[in-house]
Amino acid sequence: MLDNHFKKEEFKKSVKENVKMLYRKTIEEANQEQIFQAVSLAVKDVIIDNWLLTQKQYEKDDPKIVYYLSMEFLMGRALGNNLINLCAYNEVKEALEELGFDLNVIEDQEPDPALGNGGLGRLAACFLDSLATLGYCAYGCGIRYHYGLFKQKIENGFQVEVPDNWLKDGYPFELRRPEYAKEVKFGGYVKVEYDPATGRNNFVQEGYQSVLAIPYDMPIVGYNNKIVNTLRIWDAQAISEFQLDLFDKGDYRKAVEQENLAKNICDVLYPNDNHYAGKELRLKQQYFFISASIQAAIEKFKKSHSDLHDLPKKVTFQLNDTHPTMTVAELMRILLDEEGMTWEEAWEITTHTCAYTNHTIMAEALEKWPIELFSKLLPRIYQIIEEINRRFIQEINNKYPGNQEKVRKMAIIYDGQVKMAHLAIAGGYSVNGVARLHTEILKKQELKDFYEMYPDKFNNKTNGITQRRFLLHGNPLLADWVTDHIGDGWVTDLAQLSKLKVYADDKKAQQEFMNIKYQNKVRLAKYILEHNGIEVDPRSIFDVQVKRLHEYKRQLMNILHVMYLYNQIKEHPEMDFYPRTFIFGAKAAAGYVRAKLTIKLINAVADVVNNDRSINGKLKVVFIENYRVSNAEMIFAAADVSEQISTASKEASGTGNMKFMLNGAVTIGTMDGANVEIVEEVGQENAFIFGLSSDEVINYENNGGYNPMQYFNNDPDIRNVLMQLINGTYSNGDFELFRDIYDSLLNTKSSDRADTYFILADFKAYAEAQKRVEEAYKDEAGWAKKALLNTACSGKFTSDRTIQQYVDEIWHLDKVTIE
Ligand code: GLS
Repeated sequence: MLDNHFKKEEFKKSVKENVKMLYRKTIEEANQEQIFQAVSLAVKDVIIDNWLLTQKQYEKDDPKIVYYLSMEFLMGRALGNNLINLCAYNEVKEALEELGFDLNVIEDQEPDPALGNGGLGRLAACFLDSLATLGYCAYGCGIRYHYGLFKQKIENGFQVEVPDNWLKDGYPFELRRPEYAKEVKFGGYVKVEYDPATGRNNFVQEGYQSVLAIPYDMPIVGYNNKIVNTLRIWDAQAISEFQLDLFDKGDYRKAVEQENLAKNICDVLYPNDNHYAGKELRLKQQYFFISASIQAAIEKFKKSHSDLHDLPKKVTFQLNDTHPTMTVAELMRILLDEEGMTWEEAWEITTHTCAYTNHTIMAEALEKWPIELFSKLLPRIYQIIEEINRRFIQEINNKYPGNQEKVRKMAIIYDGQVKMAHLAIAGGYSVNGVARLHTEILKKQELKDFYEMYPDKFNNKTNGITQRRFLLHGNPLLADWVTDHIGDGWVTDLAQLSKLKVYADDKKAQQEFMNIKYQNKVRLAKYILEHNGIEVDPRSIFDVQVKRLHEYKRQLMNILHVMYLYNQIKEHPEMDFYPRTFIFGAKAAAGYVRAKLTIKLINAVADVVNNDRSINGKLKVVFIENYRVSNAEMIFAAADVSEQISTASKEASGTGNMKFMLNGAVTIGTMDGANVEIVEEVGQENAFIFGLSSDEVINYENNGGYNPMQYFNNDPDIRNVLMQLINGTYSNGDFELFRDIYDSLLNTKSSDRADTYFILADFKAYAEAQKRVEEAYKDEAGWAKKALLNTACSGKFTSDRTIQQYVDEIWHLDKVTIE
């Protein structure tokens, strides 16, 4: 119905029918939320036809499948994106206008399914979009958290977390599939039974509690190709409720326990990014969705193949970080205990089916589970990991006879802990980093010993983003302009953006490009006025840092620099200064005290600066509440300057950097993560690079750190700014409010190293780079050229390219087209 041959009248009829069926209302009586539901159902109807077609084609072609296993899928809203990928956005917009509705307003009714924290979860979502668009058979496998990442409210400048009950009105783009439910077992003990018939021991888990995993499927619509893949997220249900007959009715206590287990598992997403919390419930979540996903995958494989030895030819399990590493052991368990294979057979299959992506070098993100916890919750899985470890240590000993140091550093179980990254590396055929620099650091530093042992497993896959969401949907003005100039091939082949380079010096093109930027800034200014009550001037430089709040990302350096600028303007009112709006957006993990205090500091500085009439609005600071995928799309479109200022070596890749670039923002940043490759594409002269290199940072770290005090003592500007943290300037005279931040930079009172993230070391270089930004912006034509070239050179950073590299070098999938 939608498709290219979209029939408007039919669609309108279907929306009216849905309103009637769902709400017993006429379209005039329905509210916007109800219209959203009705429209979504009409769209889902079309999608389901294609979903069925896709399934038929897959059955016919029997292509190799990738299962992208991830604790997080940060999908963002589906309605607009589905319409875009069905090529029906404009038609539906018109149809709704004729019914008296505004599609933008309807889209705003949709909750953001926030089943992820940040980059890692959003990357998974971009990958699903690209896989469907490129015609590869892929399943996303994850968890149906009842509460996604918390909603952020700012009260008195502080972050307050509010539960995100995204399912409360029902989510129209999901399909419950109870017929594919799987049982997942926890606890109990393992009974070993000798089987004289086979001469082998059988391992049987007994005395366990189980939970039923119920899949909910969400369609992943490919762009203009009729392909619809599946994101399968698992929900937990008590087994007693589901199948009374299977359950020992007499055991009341067990019934209640199983009931509780089921209730808790899918409650919430842990709100940590780049940080491991080590909670038992998290471990349960991991095994829950992995066991269900792997069972389902094996069952599916067996339906159309007779020999499980062929599994690696037909299936890859891609582990999105270490969170799904349980896959290695669960697959072994199924092959050994349920399929009766020998260890060697099972290991051969497993190690050719699993592949691991590392997303961070932050030490605090490394998952290490205490043995007691692990073995109690997953006794059979633990047994299998013990055996994997025993054999792995043998392998290390064979390769490095007598080298205990190697065993200590590489063992999977050591020091009372199960090290998930080691298991993922030993149990898979591929280990990849997510940007060139990151992969090199893995090879040379973090995973050096593993690289030495298995050099062929290591490879790089630089991240990417989908242009369908972050340009076509998020920035329609620029998308149209690009299409007017080079045609619409870029939608599925982003490299074509390079054709825009010929317009870099074209005055008319420059003006049009900057006029679009201006209109997007007006759109964002309106949002800021509505949400923050702050008036910002769209002619000022929009300087934006939006991402999770983390010390290594150095939002603190940004706001300290704002404080420094403010001091400058106050001291030299006559100084030439181009008006600037500093825009922040960031959620902090609920338990990350210093990150939350940084949010307070940003808001405190905003309060003082925005209300100081003496500076004539030259400086504005805005903290956008509840940064998420839906407002991100608007923010990227409106940015002039993209802040990518992590301590070099710490940001594995970054993907926001790519979204800004695509939308014509110019990067100010360190040589970290994918920034390195961004600069390589766009040229040094079209970015503002500063600060310590990753080698320098790593060097300091390996040699006991550095002394930030020298900067405090020798640089009055830095000293001034730091003193303002503890003299009440931004805290109504309260000397203590920001003392922790002050201490973190200077004081060795705490056990941490002072200024762990080299803020003072980089501060002056950053300020100097910001000065260059200002000078460059004053040159209108020069800036327009830079901005335009950023868009024109961003082709490499499409997730289509990333996925094609995964396919060519790791997954080896077959391309499918719908006949
Ligand atoms: C992350 C990294 O911190 C990002 O640099 C990276 O872009 C992203 C996707 O690869 O993964 N790792 C993580 O734990 N959270 C992330 O966003």
